[in-house]
Amino acid sequence: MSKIKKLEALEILDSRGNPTIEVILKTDDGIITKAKVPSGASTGANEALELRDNDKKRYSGKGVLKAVSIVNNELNKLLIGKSVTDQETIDNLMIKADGTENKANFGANSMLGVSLAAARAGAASKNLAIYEYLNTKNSFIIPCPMMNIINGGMHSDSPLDFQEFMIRPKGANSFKEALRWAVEVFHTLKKILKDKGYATSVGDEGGFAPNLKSHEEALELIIDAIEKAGYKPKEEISIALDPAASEFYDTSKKVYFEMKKKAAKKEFKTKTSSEQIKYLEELCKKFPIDSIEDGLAESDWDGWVEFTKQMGDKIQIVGDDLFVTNTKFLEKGIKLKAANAILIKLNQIGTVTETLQTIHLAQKNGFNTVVSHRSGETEDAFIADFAVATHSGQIKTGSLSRSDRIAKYNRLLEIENDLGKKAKFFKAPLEKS
Ligand code: 2PG
Ligand code: MG
Repeated sequence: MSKIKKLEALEILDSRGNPTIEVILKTDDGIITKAKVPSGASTGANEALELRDNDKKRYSGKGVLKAVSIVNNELNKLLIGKSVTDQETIDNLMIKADGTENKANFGANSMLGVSLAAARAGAASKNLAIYEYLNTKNSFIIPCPMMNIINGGMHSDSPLDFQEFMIRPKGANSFKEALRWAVEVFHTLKKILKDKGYATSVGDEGGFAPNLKSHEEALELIIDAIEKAGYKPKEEISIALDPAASEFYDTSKKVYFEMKKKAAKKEFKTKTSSEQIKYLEELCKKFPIDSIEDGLAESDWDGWVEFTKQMGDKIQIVGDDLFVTNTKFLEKGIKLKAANAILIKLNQIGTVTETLQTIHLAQKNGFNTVVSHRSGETEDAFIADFAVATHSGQIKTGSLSRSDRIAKYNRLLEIENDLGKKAKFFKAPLEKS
């Protein structure tokens, strides 16, 4: 039985050039594993705490030396001698020792680094890949990707309020084919933007960030790119949105701003919750959109319930900021029928064990699950294995450029290749019928 001999952490950088934490785990029988932790920009108010130094002299306060020290000292002492295959024990010991509801003492970043490195060590001790080790069934589903090819909101300087315009190559027969289709659309979109005189530089998740006039224009350009690349919008490639609406919602006035970045110092136009719902419905009528994540703000629960009542039988309605991968909020959402799917981000909750609990709760209640990256990523591709292991069926991990995003796609190609005929590409109809 492999046991933890040493935990060590260091401060490394994420894809935005901000510090994050890497954890190295060594066992008594010579296994060495590593894990790198991602970081969000449009974070939900109820996410577990990401511990930063707030020392303005280093990295504008974003350093993570406190988190590094917690791994090297408190967590190292706590976990020495524990069996690496005992994931629940390891995670629960950390949760108990931290003692807070939102990991405020140790930080979800230090705890997740340890949790991920432990899962990797557990898999290594059994000579398994993560997608096999954490898999509780005897089947392997390769997730259908959602690729964010136009970046707005908090992830780029584009004036668009909506954060993510994604394509879903759901008509493909394998992950390999889905990836190729999406890449062809991505390069076609680049040419279309260039021909129209728009910038083709990219945002935080590797999607284009042009100076577009409206969400509708972004959607029209994407449809044009799908068709010019030779695919059928809707049947072969559909569209998914993540407006990340908490970012343009005024919680006291209960209104949604329009073109928030562009309006800057001018008067904002606003929408009420029901106007926002109507707007989303109109977009779904005009364009082949079959999934909307955070179309409403995290505090607008009534809006979520109303939107799900009206659209939940037609499209996938995904809670990200609303649920923050936390069973407590997911339970509320299930009870209120506030969505029909959940975005899964390990660092929103902070351990592998709790993330698995959230996924199981969702799946047991007929909610779809979408395993997701963060906008600040590293080359760590854990989520690719994790999406397969948990039969999530869907993954969202950015655009078709930049190695921090491509690392996950490349890992899924490897997994599909390793599995051969045992690999099944997610085929269930993604839209609700
Ligand atoms: C989201 C994510 C990932 P961030 O809102 O879904 O795309 O963004 O990591 O900035 O929260
Ligand atoms: Mg989101």
